[in-house]
Amino acid sequence: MSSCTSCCSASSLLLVNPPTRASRHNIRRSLRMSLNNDNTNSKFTSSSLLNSVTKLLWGQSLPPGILVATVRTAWNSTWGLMMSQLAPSDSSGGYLRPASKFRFLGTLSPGSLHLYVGLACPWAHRTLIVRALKGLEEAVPVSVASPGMDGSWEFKRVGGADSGSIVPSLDKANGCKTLKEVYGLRRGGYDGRSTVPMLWDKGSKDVVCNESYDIIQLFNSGLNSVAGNPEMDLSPPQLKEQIEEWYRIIYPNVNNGVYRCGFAQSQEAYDRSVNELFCTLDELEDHLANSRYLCGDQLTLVDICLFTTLIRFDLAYNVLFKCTKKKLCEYTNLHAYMRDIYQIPKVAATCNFTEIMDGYYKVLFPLNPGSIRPVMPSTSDHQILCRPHGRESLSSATPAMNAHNSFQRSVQKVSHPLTKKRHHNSSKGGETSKLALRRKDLSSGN
Ligand SMILES: N[C@@H](CCC(=O)N[C@@H](CS)C(=O)NCC(=O)O)C(=O)O
Repeated sequence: MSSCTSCCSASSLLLVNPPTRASRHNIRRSLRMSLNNDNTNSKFTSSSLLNSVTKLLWGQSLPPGILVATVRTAWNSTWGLMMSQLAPSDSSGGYLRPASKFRFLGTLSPGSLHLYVGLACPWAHRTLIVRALKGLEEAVPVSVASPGMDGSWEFKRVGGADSGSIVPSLDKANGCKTLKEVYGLRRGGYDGRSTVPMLWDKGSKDVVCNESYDIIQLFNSGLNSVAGNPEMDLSPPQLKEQIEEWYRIIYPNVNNGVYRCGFAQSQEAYDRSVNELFCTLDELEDHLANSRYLCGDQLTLVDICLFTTLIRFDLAYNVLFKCTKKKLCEYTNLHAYMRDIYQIPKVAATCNFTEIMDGYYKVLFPLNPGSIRPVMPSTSDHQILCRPHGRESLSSATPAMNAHNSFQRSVQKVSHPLTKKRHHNSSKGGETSKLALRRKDLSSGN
């Protein structure tokens, strides 16, 4: 893509001032020299090439005014083309996320499931957390894809380290090189977007589902016969309605809201999205002052959905998606809530911050053409995320009702490095959650 931008700029320059016969010869010689000089770093090769061309044509570097105007025109039209094809939008430039193609219809064979994820992806991250909490690691093996330079998912790396967290792998179910190949193995083939998360049935060789919300519901209650922790219910009947109600607020304004900010194609669309995002975060900050989790004392699926966006906020969305009004660490309650969930045994191991940063800054080319990855914010450091969150005092549930207590019981056997560091305070009598809280639905379609 970067070479395409360079070509556009070069051709516009040549149209403005066509080269003479002598200079054509020099250009050819210079092109040969440039290409011979450094084939290993195409970005530098193409920029030194452009430099040589402009120096030959004008005898010096281009005046900044002409340079900026030319590149701006070329870049704006290339950016517009790229965004309109890669990030569909409505007539006002607002991002429209394409619907998932494979929704779960309710029949499957628990013995032959395989999960495909990518570690940068917040939607895939949800499925990894619920899989871990429900003890489905053996029943549902996982293959971890890495983002390729064109934004598609590839299986290329094994190993790597990020303080004990999950790392990219090869394709353990089908031995494919790319996720697109895996999708293509299904009967009838497939020509659409090859997204993660994707749940695959090894028996029928077909995609079961590629919608994260369906997958986490299935993991929570549809695979208890093979789950290591079947008694945990992250969507108990008495909370289902509240969970859905929260999700109708969280999804458009926060989960997809950050993408609506980042992929907005007009100032108006960006202003609307960023306003809705931060109004919702403010509301959540108020709500979480008196409620340990969104639905009260019990962790539920909607907390997991919120968590995977919050944990990426200061690392990626604040900078790359222009969610700049505040950093997440400026929200006292939201940050403590995020740390509370991070410290639940097995959750930290699903967070790979290096992969998250690489996945956003190095791969989302239209938003970061230079691919320079900023330094990791210190507030996202593992040690800081392990600091006491002090939210135990908000819990008022009896032990039997509290999902957190069942985590404590179920993870006694698991020896994860973070399990030892976990802050074990259990206090009672905090204020009961205030679900009657004023809740305005800020959703705006997508
Ligand atoms: N609605 C889907 C969204 C999944 C999604 O957009 N995944 C992205 C990664 S964050 C992806 O795989 N994109 C690749 C592509 O669009 O080709 C879900 O919740 O599962």
